[in-house]
Amino acid sequence: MSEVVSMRIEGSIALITIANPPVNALSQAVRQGLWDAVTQAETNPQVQAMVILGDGRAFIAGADIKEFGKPPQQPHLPDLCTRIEASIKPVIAAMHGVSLGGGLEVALGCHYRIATATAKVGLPEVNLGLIPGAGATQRLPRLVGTEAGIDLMVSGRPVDAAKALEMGIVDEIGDADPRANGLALAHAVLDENRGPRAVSALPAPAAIDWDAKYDAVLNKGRGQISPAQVVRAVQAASELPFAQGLKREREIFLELMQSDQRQGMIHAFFGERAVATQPDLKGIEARGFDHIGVIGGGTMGAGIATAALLAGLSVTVLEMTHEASDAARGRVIGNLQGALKRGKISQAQFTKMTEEALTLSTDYAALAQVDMVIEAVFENMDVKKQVFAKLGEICKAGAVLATNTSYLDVNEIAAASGRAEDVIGLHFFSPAHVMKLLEIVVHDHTAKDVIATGFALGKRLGKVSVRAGVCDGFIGNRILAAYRAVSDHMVLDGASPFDIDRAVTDFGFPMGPFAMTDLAGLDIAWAARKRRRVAGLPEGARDATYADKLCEAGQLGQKAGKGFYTYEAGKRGGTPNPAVMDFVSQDRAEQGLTPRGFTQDEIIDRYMAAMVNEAARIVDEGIAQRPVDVDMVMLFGYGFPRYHGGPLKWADLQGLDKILARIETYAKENPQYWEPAPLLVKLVAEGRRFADLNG
Ligand code: 3H9
Repeated sequence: MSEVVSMRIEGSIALITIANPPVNALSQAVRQGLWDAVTQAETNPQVQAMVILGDGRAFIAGADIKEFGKPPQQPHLPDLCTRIEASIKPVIAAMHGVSLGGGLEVALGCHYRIATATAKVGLPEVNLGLIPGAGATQRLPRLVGTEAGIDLMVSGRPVDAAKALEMGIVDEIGDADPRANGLALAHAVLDENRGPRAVSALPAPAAIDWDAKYDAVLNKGRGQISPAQVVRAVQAASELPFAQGLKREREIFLELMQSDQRQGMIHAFFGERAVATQPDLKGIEARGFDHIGVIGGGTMGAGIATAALLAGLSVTVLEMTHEASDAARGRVIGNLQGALKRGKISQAQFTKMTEEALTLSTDYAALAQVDMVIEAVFENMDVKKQVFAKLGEICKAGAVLATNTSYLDVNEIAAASGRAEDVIGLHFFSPAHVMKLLEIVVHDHTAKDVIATGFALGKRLGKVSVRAGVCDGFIGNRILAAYRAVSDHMVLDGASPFDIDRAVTDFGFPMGPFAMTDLAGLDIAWAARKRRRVAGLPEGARDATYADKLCEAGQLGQKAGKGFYTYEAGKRGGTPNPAVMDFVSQDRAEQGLTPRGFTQDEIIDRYMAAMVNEAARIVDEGIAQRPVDVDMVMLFGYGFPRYHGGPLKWADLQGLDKILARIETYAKENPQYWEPAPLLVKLVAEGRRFADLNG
């Protein structure tokens, strides 16, 4: 037998065990091993039934994603599932941990399925830009019905064992370990003479209005293709004989395998995990952090406190007055009530978090014994320096002192503490208990174990943590500033903010830059513009004043009911505010500009070129460690569509020469803004891609 699949015969039952750590992915060796084991068991006269099970923490987590993009090797997974199903002796899947994707498909190829109570099953292929490609689109709807089958595959979300039993995906929930569960079911099947039972032999799933379902799923996917293709594959299950349906599924699967969306999604899958890899922290232990102090209980501070409480930490929130402290408590409790309502925590956990783990104080002395402090006060250097000077005095030795600043110089803040090595930037995104991104900002003197502590905290809070260096805006906000600037340029030159928002949402973002500004409040960017003007704009920089005029008119965005869009109570989203184009026309006239038309493609070309150019500088300067780090920041903090993989993955897929050529063309109009990033020029000259720098 093979190294990754073993067979042991116990009485009349063959126990076939997969041992391919960490999650029993179906590599070529596993597929071959299973094929050989089933064949041997079938021909062995002693064996009357087989049980397939997984060693370690899962049954099978799916096809081996590392093999994707390489030429497929035999035996192919759909053939293996068909082979198992064709066995003349009953085959039982004994599932535990996760059975995902191809893992569930192997189980659906088996004749009977039993799961432990804690098992989870699902078909997450759409999250990789694919559809299930080893029979699930044909077998699952035969078991659970058309709509339920489509829903499971389109959502990509796993269900627990109880739900799987209710849906009919598994036959039984066993209360023992997978081996004992499998053996018990195998004996029952033999005793009752039930024999093999193929899912493919069940009647074809019922027809629905396929085109309507396809359109609905496509619309919901914001440009993502694979979920809609699930509908077409299930349509084949309904309309074609099983073998032909299987063939159709394979065709769609292989087509999607060739798509850029599949590449983008798989880049995101591995990228999400890769950003945690920090070679210089190998062997460095994080400092402990059971008790966290949060300074400032506004939206951000309350969000951070909520995230920490949800992760089981003790939290002390410091506010300046009793009223502010009460308001902060209200915000944290409100957030936790939301978690309770959605079933994320139990009533007992809620009570423990709010009554035991959370304390509020107006006295700095309350932070003397905490392990880590995260400051989330007003974004002003003088205020932050005062806070850190105070923390330097009162916090215990070894406490980590973190600032949540989103663009200020962390070196300067650190110096004010008198113990710079303990200081780090932890840049959360609002709402901090929901958004997945955490930028870990490392300054010149941050101690290594403090960086390791930042990553450990990120992991504990369930965040995607990305390391960043110190500069104005770090990774994300610096890129945001670049594409906000190019949006202003396009508006001055003739595009409307609404054209730009539409182009950007059609590209796949949940929101365009102007709708986003409405959400954040126009006053934030207004203050930044004023500061920049006082400091003096760089030579040749373009300035736009139309948004100032909106602010002067009190139209500050969603909170004012009006900004770029007009909002009506009770309605989602807004409609374009007619005043905007008047202000834009005034601004153009004052600058002597004659507007011209912009196509959606041109808008996206410029928007993305600005993003890629700035991102290339950020990598070149070492602010981001690798291109993939930039990609994950944009994916998890800024709504960049996952199926494009991130701006630099997208750039690789487009071809860097094409993007550089565009930038060079734009530079003829505005050489200051559009100066090509040296790294981009270098990569094009060397015929390389950003991916080559990911290591
Ligand atoms: C499919 O099945 C297609 C078929 O329909 C048709 C085929 C013809 N392959 O996430 P973790 C690695 S598509 C290879 O940190 P967790 C992962 O990279 C597949 N490697 O742990 C990591 O490696 P490293 C459908 C995989 O406990 C390590 O395992 N299946 C695979 O938080 C630990 O992972 C999926 O989409 C894989 N399939 O979560 C499932 N899965 O240590 C994708 C994991 O070197 N996987 N690795 O960084 C998951 O959702 C989670 O990894 C899982 C474990 C829930 C399994």
